Amino acid sequence: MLANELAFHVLGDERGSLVALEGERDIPFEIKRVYYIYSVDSDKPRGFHAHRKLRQMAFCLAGSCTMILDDGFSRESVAMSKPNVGIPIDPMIWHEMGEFSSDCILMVLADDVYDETDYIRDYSQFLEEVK
Ligand code: T46
Repeated sequence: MLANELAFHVLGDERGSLVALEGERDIPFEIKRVYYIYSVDSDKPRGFHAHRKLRQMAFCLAGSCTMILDDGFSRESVAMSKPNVGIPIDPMIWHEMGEFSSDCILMVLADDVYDETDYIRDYSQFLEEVK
């Protein structure tokens, strides 16, 4: 099972919903970076890389999209549309995101700052390093 979805408690009342995420508590790492992707075309998939060391957790805060996770041996596609559900993207997991709805907002929490040398952007290279 590659897509280990984590559902977080929703604090809701008559005013609406609230989800609180604490690093090293709800999220199993210290959160050093947050980024989000929005205004994306459904026919422009993204990702197509793995990280050597970076740990991440992705949340679809609005709309919907799909995330493909691939460990070099098997591949799973997970539908994302629930703002309180996180999908861990562990190191050495090739991932591809697509089928974005026009209102999709994909937020990602990461345990380190941006470092292009941590990316493997070539699938053959990924398979070589993972096996
Ligand atoms: C990932 C998936 C889920 C930065 O300068 N700083 C950053 O923190 C990030 C995330 C990106 N960038 C630059 C690098 C590129 O020039 O923004 C540009 C777009 O990044 P990229 O093509 O890597 O975007 P995605 O959507 O393919 O991948 C992103 C993250 O980069 C990646 O770490 O795991 O989302």
